[in-house]
Amino acid sequence: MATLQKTLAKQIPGLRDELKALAKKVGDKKISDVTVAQAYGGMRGIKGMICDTSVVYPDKGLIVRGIPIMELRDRIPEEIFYLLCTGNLPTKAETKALSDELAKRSKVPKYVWDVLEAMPKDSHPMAMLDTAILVMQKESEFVKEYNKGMSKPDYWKPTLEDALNLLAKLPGIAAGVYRLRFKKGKRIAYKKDLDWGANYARMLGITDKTGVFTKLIRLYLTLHCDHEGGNVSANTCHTVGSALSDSYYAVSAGLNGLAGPLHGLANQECLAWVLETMKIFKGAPSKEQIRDYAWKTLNSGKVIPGYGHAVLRVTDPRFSAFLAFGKEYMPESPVFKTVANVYDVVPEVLKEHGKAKNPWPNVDAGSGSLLYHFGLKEFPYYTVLFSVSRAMGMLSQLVLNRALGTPITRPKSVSTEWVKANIK
Ligand code: HAX
Repeated sequence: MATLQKTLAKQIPGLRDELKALAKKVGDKKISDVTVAQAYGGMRGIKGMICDTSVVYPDKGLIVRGIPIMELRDRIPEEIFYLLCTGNLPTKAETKALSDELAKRSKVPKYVWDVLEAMPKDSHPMAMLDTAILVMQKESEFVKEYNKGMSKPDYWKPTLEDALNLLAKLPGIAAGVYRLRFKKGKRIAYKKDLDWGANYARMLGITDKTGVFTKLIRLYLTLHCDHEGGNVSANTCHTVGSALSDSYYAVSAGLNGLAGPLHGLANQECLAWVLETMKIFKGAPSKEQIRDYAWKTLNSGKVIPGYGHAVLRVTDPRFSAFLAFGKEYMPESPVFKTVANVYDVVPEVLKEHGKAKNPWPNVDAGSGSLLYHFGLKEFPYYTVLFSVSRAMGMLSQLVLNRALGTPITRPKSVSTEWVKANIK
């Protein structure tokens, strides 16, 4: 892609020099100590990797290349991908060039549909999406160039090609998964004069006379784009990619992690939880009823989906952005109202419960209610929407890691016997 390729080609030598100088100057300084509890506890809080696309602060939430996510709410996904890759927002012309480039690469190979159509009819939409990505691995430009003997400083170039090819096809594949899995009829073709997000909204086939659904999908794609490097999907994608596995392998692997209920699948679980309360209480429950149901959930040993976070210690600004959207466009929707009432009640319940370090909602607590309002009610599909967006973060991280020659990931593990013998 001419513009993005050129911008990166200009930046990368400087980034390499900066990294080399930094490693020389402070390479032997410590950035983290590791306790036994952290080693047993999912490596929580250990600073052990670098990610420059975004940072998550416990008290502020997601900052993409220095810009708080709330300030990026009205940007379209192409602008976000450009920002993730280069650190700068694109001009109008650069944005248009990227939209056009994605449109040019958007055709999904027929064999992808053959494979998806052969899958069991009750496959999870995430299994379908990840299979579709994996089956396209044979298209990898990185593999072709690597097999020709490409030199290391050039690795990022075919990685960017793979990133653009994959990103371009994801809305079509994801919308196709929706229409196939939930029997919505024929697939809808990519329209070359629309942007990437608008295309996704259109290809899902949801009626959108007012354009608000398209606005929601663009917002959804922008808000979920990236969440620094240590979360399950980013970290998995990074680790797989660090073995020089190509972007199809790496992104598919990362998204398999996003498909877990403690990670991206929480948006499906969260709407299911909200709908369950509405079913039990026959309509939008009162705050007292929500409180009772939250306690029932906790007392049965389950988590309240959409609440808590490994890093955040405040309300996730991405949740606030969805809440504001709901208040503007669907304040009377019973499902949305229930989500807003859950927000008034659950943090207090979790504080009283005393286990979760963060009682506040994360990104997954509200997004489903907005999709539901527009008739996108098949909540097992919600993590696919999340995935299309998160692919931008994972792919930009892969491109940068290839550009900087990040080595293969290989932390050291120790055994419980080692801990017993060595830690007094
Ligand atoms: N409901 C009930 N209990 C919770 C809880 C919640 N929402 N959040 C945390 N806890 C519990 C944990 O299960 C843990 O209990 P145990 O000691 O019995 O194991 C305890 O509180 C301490 O956990 P923590 O340190 O606060 O949280 P972690 O960093 O271990 O985990 C999670 C973070 C997001 C996985 C966790 O908060 C959770 O399970 N939340 C619900 C699921 C969810 O919303 N996931 C999506 C997170 C955002 C995301 O990645 N989106 O993709």
